Amino acid sequence: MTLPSSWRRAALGGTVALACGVSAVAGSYAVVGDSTAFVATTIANATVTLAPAVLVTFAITVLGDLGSDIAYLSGLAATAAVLGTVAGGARLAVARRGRPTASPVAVGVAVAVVSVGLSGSLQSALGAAVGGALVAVAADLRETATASAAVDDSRRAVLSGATALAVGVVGVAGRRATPGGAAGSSIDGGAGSAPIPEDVAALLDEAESKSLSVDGLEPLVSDSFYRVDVANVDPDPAREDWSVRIHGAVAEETTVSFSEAEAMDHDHRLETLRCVGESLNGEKLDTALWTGVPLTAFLDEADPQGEYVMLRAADGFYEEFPVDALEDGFLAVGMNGRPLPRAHGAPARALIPGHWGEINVKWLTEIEILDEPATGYWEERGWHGTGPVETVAKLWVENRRPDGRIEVGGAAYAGTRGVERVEVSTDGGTTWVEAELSEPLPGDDVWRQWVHRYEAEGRHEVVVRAVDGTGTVQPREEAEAYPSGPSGWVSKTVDPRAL
Ligand SMILES: Nc1nc2c(c(=O)[nH]1)N[C@H]1C(S)=C(S)[C@@H](COP(=O)(O)O)O[C@H]1N2
Ligand SMILES: [Mo]
Repeated sequence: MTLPSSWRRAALGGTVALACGVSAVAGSYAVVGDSTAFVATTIANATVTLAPAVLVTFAITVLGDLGSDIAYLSGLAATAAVLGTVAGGARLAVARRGRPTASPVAVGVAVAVVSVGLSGSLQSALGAAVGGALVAVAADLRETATASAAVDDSRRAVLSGATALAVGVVGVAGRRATPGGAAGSSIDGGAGSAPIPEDVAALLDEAESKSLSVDGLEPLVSDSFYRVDVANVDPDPAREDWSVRIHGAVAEETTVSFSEAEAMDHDHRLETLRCVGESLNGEKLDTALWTGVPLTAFLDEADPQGEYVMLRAADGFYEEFPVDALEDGFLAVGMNGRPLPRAHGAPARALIPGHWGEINVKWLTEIEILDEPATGYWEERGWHGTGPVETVAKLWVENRRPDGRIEVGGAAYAGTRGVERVEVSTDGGTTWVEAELSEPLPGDDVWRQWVHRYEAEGRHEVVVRAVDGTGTVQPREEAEAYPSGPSGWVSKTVDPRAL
Protein backbone atom coordinates (compact mmCIF):
# COMPACT_ATOMS: atom_id res chain seq x y z
CA MET A 1 0.00 0.00 0.00
CA THR A 2 1.38 3.42 -0.84
CA LEU A 3 0.26 6.59 0.84
CA PRO A 4 -0.80 9.59 -1.22
CA SER A 5 2.27 11.74 -1.78
CA SER A 6 0.78 14.72 0.09
CA TRP A 7 0.46 12.56 3.24
CA ARG A 8 3.97 11.32 2.80
CA ARG A 9 5.21 14.90 2.53
CA ALA A 10 3.34 15.86 5.68
CA ALA A 11 4.67 12.86 7.60
CA LEU A 12 8.19 13.67 6.49
CA GLY A 13 7.73 17.34 7.41
CA GLY A 14 6.49 16.36 10.87
CA THR A 15 9.34 13.93 11.48
CA VAL A 16 11.96 16.44 10.39
CA ALA A 17 10.34 19.17 12.51
CA LEU A 18 10.32 16.97 15.61
CA ALA A 19 13.93 15.93 14.98
CA CYS A 20 14.83 19.65 14.70
CA GLY A 21 13.16 20.24 18.07
CA VAL A 22 14.95 17.35 19.79
CA SER A 23 18.25 18.42 18.29
CA ALA A 24 17.68 22.05 19.32
CA VAL A 25 17.12 20.96 22.96
CA ALA A 26 20.26 18.83 22.79
CA GLY A 27 22.23 21.68 21.21
CA SER A 28 21.29 24.03 24.02
CA TYR A 29 22.25 21.38 26.58
CA ALA A 30 25.61 20.88 24.89
CA VAL A 31 26.40 24.57 25.42
CA VAL A 32 24.93 25.43 28.84
CA GLY A 33 24.24 22.03 30.42
CA ASP A 34 22.01 21.50 33.40
CA SER A 35 21.65 25.20 34.22
CA THR A 36 18.76 27.63 34.36
CA ALA A 37 19.90 28.89 30.91
CA PHE A 38 19.08 25.47 29.40
CA VAL A 39 16.29 26.03 26.90
CA ALA A 40 14.04 23.37 28.48
CA THR A 41 14.23 24.86 31.99
CA THR A 42 11.30 27.26 31.68
CA ILE A 43 8.85 24.70 30.38
CA ALA A 44 10.19 21.90 32.63
CA ASN A 45 9.69 24.09 35.70
CA ALA A 46 6.29 25.26 34.49
CA THR A 47 5.11 21.64 34.32
CA VAL A 48 5.47 21.52 38.11
CA THR A 49 4.18 25.02 38.87
CA LEU A 50 1.11 24.66 36.67
CA ALA A 51 0.34 21.02 37.45
CA PRO A 52 -2.77 20.47 39.58
CA ALA A 53 -2.00 20.14 43.32
CA VAL A 54 -3.24 16.52 43.48
CA LEU A 55 -0.82 15.52 40.74
CA VAL A 56 2.14 17.21 42.44
CA THR A 57 1.21 15.58 45.76
CA PHE A 58 0.91 12.18 44.10
CA ALA A 59 4.25 12.67 42.36
CA ILE A 60 5.99 13.58 45.63
CA THR A 61 4.41 11.15 48.07
CA VAL A 62 3.94 8.13 45.81
CA LEU A 63 6.41 8.45 42.96
CA GLY A 64 9.21 10.32 44.77
CA ASP A 65 12.27 10.75 42.56
CA LEU A 66 10.48 8.97 39.73
CA GLY A 67 7.86 11.72 39.87
CA SER A 68 10.44 14.44 39.34
CA ASP A 69 12.07 12.44 36.55
CA ILE A 70 8.72 12.12 34.79
CA ALA A 71 8.03 15.83 35.24
CA TYR A 72 11.47 16.68 33.87
CA LEU A 73 11.10 14.38 30.88
CA SER A 74 7.70 15.86 30.05
CA GLY A 75 9.31 19.28 30.20
CA LEU A 76 12.02 18.17 27.77
CA ALA A 77 9.44 16.63 25.44
CA ALA A 78 7.22 19.71 25.53
CA THR A 79 10.18 21.98 24.76
CA ALA A 80 11.23 19.74 21.86
CA ALA A 81 7.64 19.91 20.58
CA VAL A 82 7.55 23.72 20.81
CA LEU A 83 10.91 24.18 19.08
CA GLY A 84 9.97 21.47 16.56
CA THR A 85 6.78 23.32 15.68
CA VAL A 86 8.77 26.51 15.22
CA ALA A 87 11.31 24.72 13.01
CA GLY A 88 8.58 23.00 10.98
CA GLY A 89 6.85 26.34 10.46
CA ALA A 90 10.09 27.89 9.25
CA ARG A 91 10.72 25.06 6.77
CA LEU A 92 7.17 25.30 5.40
CA ALA A 93 7.41 29.06 4.97
CA VAL A 94 10.68 28.75 3.05
CA ALA A 95 9.36 25.90 0.89
CA ARG A 96 6.27 27.95 -0.04
CA ARG A 97 8.56 30.65 -1.35
CA GLY A 98 10.27 27.98 -3.44
CA ARG A 99 13.67 28.35 -1.78
CA PRO A 100 14.18 25.10 0.15
CA THR A 101 17.96 25.56 0.31
CA ALA A 102 17.45 28.45 2.73
CA SER A 103 15.67 26.17 5.19
CA PRO A 104 18.57 25.52 7.65
CA VAL A 105 19.08 29.27 7.99
CA ALA A 106 15.36 29.87 8.53
CA VAL A 107 15.18 27.05 11.09
CA GLY A 108 18.25 28.38 12.88
CA VAL A 109 16.91 31.93 13.08
CA ALA A 110 13.40 30.91 14.15
CA VAL A 111 14.68 28.48 16.81
CA ALA A 112 17.19 31.06 18.07
CA VAL A 113 14.52 33.72 18.52
CA VAL A 114 12.14 31.47 20.43
CA SER A 115 15.00 30.01 22.47
CA VAL A 116 16.22 33.42 23.57
CA GLY A 117 12.69 34.09 24.74
CA LEU A 118 12.54 30.80 26.65
CA SER A 119 16.00 30.82 28.18
CA GLY A 120 17.03 34.46 28.28
CA SER A 121 20.48 33.30 27.18
CA LEU A 122 22.14 33.99 23.82
CA GLN A 123 24.61 31.15 24.24
CA SER A 124 21.86 28.69 24.99
CA ALA A 125 19.81 29.92 22.01
CA LEU A 126 22.82 29.63 19.72
CA GLY A 127 23.29 26.02 20.76
CA ALA A 128 19.62 25.33 20.07
CA ALA A 129 19.80 27.11 16.69
CA VAL A 130 22.80 25.07 15.56
CA GLY A 131 21.17 21.86 16.76
CA GLY A 132 17.96 22.60 14.85
CA ALA A 133 19.75 23.81 11.72
CA LEU A 134 21.94 20.68 11.52
CA VAL A 135 18.84 18.52 11.22
CA ALA A 136 17.45 20.85 8.54
CA VAL A 137 20.72 20.47 6.61
CA ALA A 138 20.49 16.69 6.84
CA ALA A 139 16.85 16.71 5.72
CA ASP A 140 17.51 19.00 2.75
CA LEU A 141 20.53 17.12 1.38
CA ARG A 142 19.98 16.63 -2.34
CA GLU A 143 19.50 13.06 -3.33
CA THR A 144 22.26 11.66 -5.54
CA ALA A 145 20.65 8.41 -6.54
CA THR A 146 17.56 8.39 -8.75
CA ALA A 147 15.51 6.60 -6.14
CA SER A 148 11.75 6.84 -6.02
CA ALA A 149 10.25 9.68 -4.02
CA ALA A 150 9.03 7.27 -1.32
CA VAL A 151 12.46 5.80 -0.66
CA ASP A 152 13.95 9.26 -0.71
CA ASP A 153 11.47 10.55 1.89
CA SER A 154 12.11 7.78 4.35
CA ARG A 155 15.83 8.25 3.83
CA ARG A 156 15.49 11.93 4.72
CA ALA A 157 13.41 11.09 7.79
CA VAL A 158 16.01 8.57 8.99
CA LEU A 159 18.81 11.02 8.31
CA SER A 160 17.03 13.75 10.33
CA GLY A 161 16.43 11.39 13.24
CA ALA A 162 20.02 10.20 13.15
CA THR A 163 21.31 13.77 13.18
CA ALA A 164 19.12 14.65 16.16
CA LEU A 165 20.37 11.56 17.96
CA ALA A 166 23.98 12.41 17.16
CA VAL A 167 23.59 15.98 18.46
CA GLY A 168 21.96 14.55 21.59
CA VAL A 169 24.77 12.10 22.24
CA VAL A 170 27.48 14.68 21.58
CA GLY A 171 25.67 17.20 23.78
CA VAL A 172 25.23 14.94 26.78
CA ALA A 173 28.60 13.21 26.48
CA GLY A 174 30.36 16.55 25.95
CA ARG A 175 28.86 18.05 29.10
CA ARG A 176 29.74 15.05 31.23
CA ALA A 177 33.37 15.13 30.08
CA THR A 178 33.89 18.83 30.93
CA PRO A 179 35.05 19.44 34.51
CA GLY A 180 32.80 22.49 34.88
CA GLY A 181 29.99 20.62 33.15
CA ALA A 182 26.66 19.41 34.39
CA ALA A 183 27.85 16.56 36.56
CA GLY A 184 30.68 18.39 38.32
CA SER A 185 29.13 21.73 39.12
CA SER A 186 26.16 20.41 41.03
CA ILE A 187 28.16 18.18 43.34
CA ASP A 188 30.74 20.25 45.18
CA GLY A 189 29.78 23.82 44.33
CA GLY A 190 33.16 24.24 42.68
CA ALA A 191 34.99 23.76 45.96
CA GLY A 192 37.38 21.20 44.64
CA SER A 193 39.36 19.71 47.46
CA ALA A 194 39.99 22.70 49.72
CA PRO A 195 40.98 21.45 53.19
CA ILE A 196 38.18 21.15 55.75
CA PRO A 197 38.67 23.59 58.70
CA GLU A 198 39.80 21.96 61.94
CA ASP A 199 36.70 22.72 64.03
CA VAL A 200 34.50 21.27 61.28
CA ALA A 201 36.66 18.18 60.99
CA ALA A 202 36.45 17.70 64.77
CA LEU A 203 32.64 17.76 64.68
CA LEU A 204 32.52 15.38 61.72
CA ASP A 205 34.88 13.04 63.59
CA GLU A 206 32.69 13.22 66.68
CA ALA A 207 29.61 12.33 64.61
CA GLU A 208 31.47 9.45 63.06
CA SER A 209 32.70 8.05 66.36
CA LYS A 210 29.20 8.28 67.88
CA SER A 211 27.60 6.49 64.92
CA LEU A 212 26.48 2.98 65.83
CA SER A 213 28.18 0.27 63.84
CA VAL A 214 25.17 -1.44 62.34
CA ASP A 215 25.48 -2.95 58.85
CA GLY A 216 23.50 -0.95 56.34
CA LEU A 217 22.71 1.94 58.70
CA GLU A 218 23.72 5.36 57.45
CA PRO A 219 26.11 7.22 59.81
CA LEU A 220 24.94 10.15 61.97
CA VAL A 221 26.09 12.62 59.31
CA SER A 222 24.27 11.31 56.26
CA ASP A 223 26.35 9.91 53.40
CA SER A 224 23.75 11.10 50.95
CA PHE A 225 21.26 13.79 51.79
CA TYR A 226 17.71 13.62 50.43
CA ARG A 227 16.42 16.36 48.10
CA VAL A 228 13.03 17.93 47.55
CA ASP A 229 12.82 20.55 44.79
CA VAL A 230 9.77 22.19 43.29
CA ALA A 231 11.83 23.19 40.24
CA ASN A 232 13.03 20.59 37.76
CA VAL A 233 16.17 22.59 37.17
CA ASP A 234 17.61 24.13 40.33
CA PRO A 235 18.72 27.77 40.39
CA ASP A 236 22.45 28.34 40.28
CA PRO A 237 22.98 31.95 41.36
CA ALA A 238 26.58 33.17 41.36
CA ARG A 239 27.87 34.14 44.80
CA GLU A 240 28.79 37.64 43.57
CA ASP A 241 25.21 38.19 42.42
CA TRP A 242 23.51 36.74 45.48
CA SER A 243 21.95 38.77 48.28
CA VAL A 244 19.08 38.40 50.72
CA ARG A 245 16.71 41.33 51.22
CA ILE A 246 14.93 41.80 54.55
CA HIS A 247 11.90 43.97 53.98
CA GLY A 248 8.17 44.42 54.63
CA ALA A 249 7.16 45.26 58.20
CA VAL A 250 10.67 46.20 59.35
CA ALA A 251 12.08 49.35 60.91
CA GLU A 252 15.01 49.34 58.51
CA GLU A 253 15.07 47.55 55.16
CA THR A 254 18.36 45.65 54.86
CA THR A 255 20.15 43.79 52.10
CA VAL A 256 22.98 41.38 52.87
CA SER A 257 25.38 40.35 50.12
CA PHE A 258 27.26 37.08 50.05
CA SER A 259 30.57 38.73 50.90
CA GLU A 260 28.95 40.50 53.87
CA ALA A 261 27.50 37.21 55.13
CA GLU A 262 30.84 35.53 54.50
CA ALA A 263 32.67 38.15 56.59
CA MET A 264 30.48 37.54 59.66
CA ASP A 265 31.36 35.08 62.43
CA HIS A 266 30.51 31.56 61.37
CA ASP A 267 28.99 28.78 63.46
CA HIS A 268 28.82 25.08 62.72
CA ARG A 269 25.63 23.25 63.56
CA LEU A 270 24.63 19.62 63.29
CA GLU A 271 21.03 19.68 62.21
CA THR A 272 18.50 17.17 60.90
CA LEU A 273 15.88 17.83 58.22
CA ARG A 274 12.70 15.86 57.59
CA CYS A 275 10.13 16.29 54.82
CA VAL A 276 6.44 16.36 55.75
CA GLY A 277 5.72 14.53 52.46
CA GLU A 278 7.75 11.41 53.26
CA SER A 279 6.23 8.03 54.05
CA LEU A 280 6.17 6.83 57.67
CA ASN A 281 9.27 4.67 57.30
CA GLY A 282 10.62 6.80 54.43
CA GLU A 283 14.10 8.23 54.08
CA LYS A 284 13.51 11.92 53.58
CA LEU A 285 15.23 12.38 56.93
CA ASP A 286 18.91 13.29 57.04
CA THR A 287 21.52 15.11 59.06
CA ALA A 288 24.38 17.36 58.02
CA LEU A 289 26.91 19.67 59.58
CA TRP A 290 25.95 23.14 58.40
CA THR A 291 28.17 26.21 58.46
CA GLY A 292 26.71 29.71 58.49
CA VAL A 293 25.49 32.75 60.36
CA PRO A 294 22.62 33.03 62.86
CA LEU A 295 19.74 34.93 61.23
CA THR A 296 19.59 37.31 64.20
CA ALA A 297 22.89 38.75 62.95
CA PHE A 298 20.97 40.67 60.25
CA LEU A 299 17.44 40.56 61.67
CA ASP A 300 18.43 42.72 64.63
CA GLU A 301 19.47 45.47 62.26
CA ALA A 302 16.22 45.24 60.27
CA ASP A 303 14.15 45.11 63.48
CA PRO A 304 11.05 43.14 62.41
CA GLN A 305 7.71 44.64 63.48
CA GLY A 306 5.28 41.99 62.18
CA GLU A 307 4.18 38.61 63.52
CA TYR A 308 4.79 36.52 60.40
CA VAL A 309 7.49 36.00 57.84
CA MET A 310 7.58 34.88 54.22
CA LEU A 311 10.84 33.43 52.94
CA ARG A 312 11.26 33.59 49.17
CA ALA A 313 13.74 31.85 46.92
CA ALA A 314 15.34 32.09 43.49
CA ASP A 315 13.29 29.13 42.19
CA GLY A 316 10.00 30.91 42.93
CA PHE A 317 9.42 28.87 46.12
CA TYR A 318 8.01 30.69 49.17
CA GLU A 319 6.99 29.63 52.66
CA GLU A 320 5.31 31.53 55.49
CA PHE A 321 5.41 30.93 59.27
CA PRO A 322 5.34 32.82 62.59
CA VAL A 323 8.30 35.18 62.88
CA ASP A 324 9.33 33.78 66.28
CA ALA A 325 10.78 30.70 64.60
CA LEU A 326 13.39 32.92 62.91
CA GLU A 327 15.07 33.61 66.26
CA ASP A 328 16.96 30.32 66.22
CA GLY A 329 17.26 30.39 62.42
CA PHE A 330 20.48 30.05 60.55
CA LEU A 331 21.72 31.13 57.15
CA ALA A 332 23.77 28.18 55.96
CA VAL A 333 26.50 28.68 53.38
CA GLY A 334 28.36 25.42 53.96
CA MET A 335 27.52 21.75 54.36
CA ASN A 336 29.82 19.08 55.82
CA GLY A 337 32.85 21.34 55.51
CA ARG A 338 32.26 22.30 51.87
CA PRO A 339 30.45 25.22 50.26
CA LEU A 340 26.72 24.53 50.21
CA PRO A 341 26.04 22.37 47.11
CA ARG A 342 23.73 23.69 44.42
CA ALA A 343 21.17 20.96 45.12
CA HIS A 344 20.87 22.08 48.74
CA GLY A 345 20.43 25.78 48.05
CA ALA A 346 23.77 27.39 47.13
CA PRO A 347 24.93 29.95 47.86
CA ALA A 348 22.74 30.25 50.98
CA ARG A 349 19.69 28.60 52.55
CA ALA A 350 17.61 29.05 55.68
CA LEU A 351 17.62 26.46 58.46
CA ILE A 352 14.77 26.71 60.95
CA PRO A 353 15.44 24.24 63.79
CA GLY A 354 12.81 21.68 64.66
CA HIS A 355 10.42 22.52 61.83
CA TRP A 356 9.41 20.45 58.84
CA GLY A 357 11.89 20.63 55.98
CA GLU A 358 9.77 22.83 53.74
CA ILE A 359 10.43 26.11 55.57
CA ASN A 360 14.18 25.51 55.34
CA VAL A 361 14.14 27.56 52.17
CA LYS A 362 17.01 27.00 49.72
CA TRP A 363 18.49 29.64 47.36
CA LEU A 364 17.06 32.19 49.81
CA THR A 365 16.57 35.69 48.33
CA GLU A 366 14.02 37.43 50.56
CA ILE A 367 12.92 37.59 54.16
CA GLU A 368 9.65 39.50 54.08
CA ILE A 369 8.14 40.39 57.47
CA LEU A 370 4.32 40.43 57.41
CA ASP A 371 1.64 41.84 59.69
CA GLU A 372 -0.93 39.28 58.58
CA PRO A 373 -0.58 35.54 57.97
CA ALA A 374 -0.18 34.42 54.34
CA THR A 375 -0.05 31.10 52.50
CA GLY A 376 3.11 29.33 51.36
CA TYR A 377 3.76 27.22 48.27
CA TRP A 378 2.89 23.86 49.83
CA GLU A 379 0.06 25.25 51.96
CA GLU A 380 -1.57 26.56 48.78
CA ARG A 381 -1.52 22.92 47.69
CA GLY A 382 -3.22 21.73 50.87
CA TRP A 383 -0.24 20.76 53.05
CA HIS A 384 0.29 21.77 56.69
CA GLY A 385 4.06 21.59 56.91
CA THR A 386 5.30 24.84 58.40
CA GLY A 387 5.20 23.82 62.06
CA PRO A 388 7.38 21.65 64.32
CA VAL A 389 8.12 18.09 63.17
CA GLU A 390 6.35 15.03 64.60
CA THR A 391 8.33 12.44 66.55
CA VAL A 392 9.36 9.34 64.61
CA ALA A 393 11.45 6.19 64.97
CA LYS A 394 12.46 4.53 61.69
CA LEU A 395 13.11 0.82 61.24
CA TRP A 396 15.67 0.84 58.46
CA VAL A 397 17.78 -2.32 58.88
CA GLU A 398 17.36 -5.96 59.91
CA ASN A 399 20.52 -8.07 60.14
CA ARG A 400 21.63 -11.47 61.37
CA ARG A 401 24.66 -11.07 63.66
CA PRO A 402 27.65 -13.45 63.48
CA ASP A 403 26.56 -14.75 66.92
CA GLY A 404 23.16 -15.71 65.43
CA ARG A 405 21.18 -12.92 67.07
CA ILE A 406 18.86 -10.64 65.13
CA GLU A 407 19.74 -6.96 64.91
CA VAL A 408 17.21 -4.24 64.08
CA GLY A 409 17.99 -0.56 63.93
CA GLY A 410 17.27 2.85 62.53
CA ALA A 411 17.13 6.55 63.35
CA ALA A 412 14.78 8.54 65.58
CA TYR A 413 14.02 12.24 65.43
CA ALA A 414 11.84 14.61 67.44
CA GLY A 415 13.09 18.05 66.36
CA THR A 416 14.11 20.36 69.20
CA ARG A 417 12.27 18.20 71.76
CA GLY A 418 15.05 15.65 71.35
CA VAL A 419 14.79 11.86 71.50
CA GLU A 420 14.79 10.53 75.05
CA ARG A 421 14.43 6.85 74.21
CA VAL A 422 13.31 4.38 71.57
CA GLU A 423 11.19 1.39 72.50
CA VAL A 424 11.09 -1.84 70.53
CA SER A 425 8.59 -4.66 70.56
CA THR A 426 9.42 -8.00 68.93
CA ASP A 427 5.98 -9.49 69.56
CA GLY A 428 3.77 -7.13 67.60
CA GLY A 429 3.39 -4.55 70.36
CA THR A 430 2.56 -6.72 73.40
CA THR A 431 5.82 -6.18 75.29
CA TRP A 432 8.37 -3.42 74.92
CA VAL A 433 12.06 -2.98 75.70
CA GLU A 434 14.36 0.01 75.44
CA ALA A 435 16.69 0.09 72.45
CA GLU A 436 20.34 1.10 72.66
CA LEU A 437 20.78 4.71 71.50
CA SER A 438 23.74 6.52 69.94
CA GLU A 439 25.36 9.09 72.25
CA PRO A 440 23.71 12.48 71.78
CA LEU A 441 25.43 14.80 69.29
CA PRO A 442 26.04 18.44 70.12
CA GLY A 443 23.08 20.52 68.91
CA ASP A 444 19.41 21.00 69.74
CA ASP A 445 17.92 19.56 66.59
CA VAL A 446 19.59 16.26 65.76
CA TRP A 447 18.45 12.70 65.34
CA ARG A 448 19.77 9.67 67.21
CA GLN A 449 20.37 6.15 66.04
CA TRP A 450 18.96 3.11 67.79
CA VAL A 451 19.73 -0.60 67.68
CA HIS A 452 18.26 -3.69 69.35
CA ARG A 453 19.77 -7.20 69.31
CA TYR A 454 17.87 -10.30 70.37
CA GLU A 455 17.29 -14.02 69.81
CA ALA A 456 14.43 -15.21 67.65
CA GLU A 457 13.54 -18.38 65.73
CA GLY A 458 10.24 -17.88 63.94
CA ARG A 459 8.63 -15.03 62.04
CA HIS A 460 7.64 -12.16 64.29
CA GLU A 461 6.53 -8.57 64.11
CA VAL A 462 8.87 -5.78 65.17
CA VAL A 463 7.33 -2.44 66.17
CA VAL A 464 9.25 0.73 67.15
CA ARG A 465 8.26 4.00 68.74
CA ALA A 466 10.22 6.98 70.01
CA VAL A 467 9.68 8.99 73.16
CA ASP A 468 10.62 12.66 72.91
CA GLY A 469 12.41 14.87 75.44
CA THR A 470 9.11 15.91 77.03
CA GLY A 471 8.25 12.26 77.73
CA THR A 472 5.59 12.13 75.01
CA VAL A 473 5.30 8.86 73.10
CA GLN A 474 5.20 9.03 69.31
CA PRO A 475 1.49 9.08 68.34
CA ARG A 476 0.06 5.68 67.44
CA GLU A 477 -2.81 6.84 65.17
CA GLU A 478 -2.00 6.05 61.57
CA ALA A 479 -2.11 8.75 58.92
CA GLU A 480 -0.79 9.27 55.41
CA ALA A 481 1.77 12.01 54.78
CA TYR A 482 -0.84 14.30 53.25
CA PRO A 483 -1.57 16.83 54.65
CA SER A 484 0.21 17.00 58.04
CA GLY A 485 2.99 14.42 57.86
CA PRO A 486 2.84 10.63 58.29
CA SER A 487 1.78 9.23 61.66
CA GLY A 488 1.81 5.85 63.39
CA TRP A 489 4.37 3.31 64.66
CA VAL A 490 6.64 1.65 62.12
CA SER A 491 6.25 -2.13 62.12
CA LYS A 492 7.77 -4.91 60.04
CA THR A 493 7.52 -8.67 59.89
CA VAL A 494 10.98 -10.18 60.38
CA ASP A 495 11.74 -13.73 59.27
CA PRO A 496 15.03 -14.90 60.89
CA ARG A 497 15.41 -17.65 58.26
CA ALA A 498 15.48 -15.05 55.51
CA LEU A 499 18.30 -13.01 57.10
N1 LIG B 1 13.80 27.19 47.34
C1 LIG B 1 13.36 26.00 47.77
N2 LIG B 1 13.53 25.66 49.05
C2 LIG B 1 13.10 24.47 49.50
C3 LIG B 1 12.42 23.57 48.64
C4 LIG B 1 12.27 23.94 47.29
O1 LIG B 1 11.72 23.20 46.47
N3 LIG B 1 12.74 25.17 46.88
N4 LIG B 1 11.96 22.37 49.16
C5 LIG B 1 11.68 22.36 50.59
C6 LIG B 1 11.36 21.04 51.11
S1 LIG B 1 9.76 20.48 50.83
C7 LIG B 1 12.21 20.34 51.91
S2 LIG B 1 11.74 18.92 52.68
C8 LIG B 1 13.60 20.80 52.10
C9 LIG B 1 14.56 19.76 51.60
O2 LIG B 1 15.88 20.21 51.65
P1 LIG B 1 16.98 19.41 50.85
O3 LIG B 1 16.55 19.32 49.42
O4 LIG B 1 18.26 20.15 51.05
O5 LIG B 1 17.01 18.04 51.49
O6 LIG B 1 13.88 22.02 51.41
C10 LIG B 1 12.83 22.94 51.38
N5 LIG B 1 13.31 24.16 50.80
MO1 LIG C 1 9.44 18.79 52.31
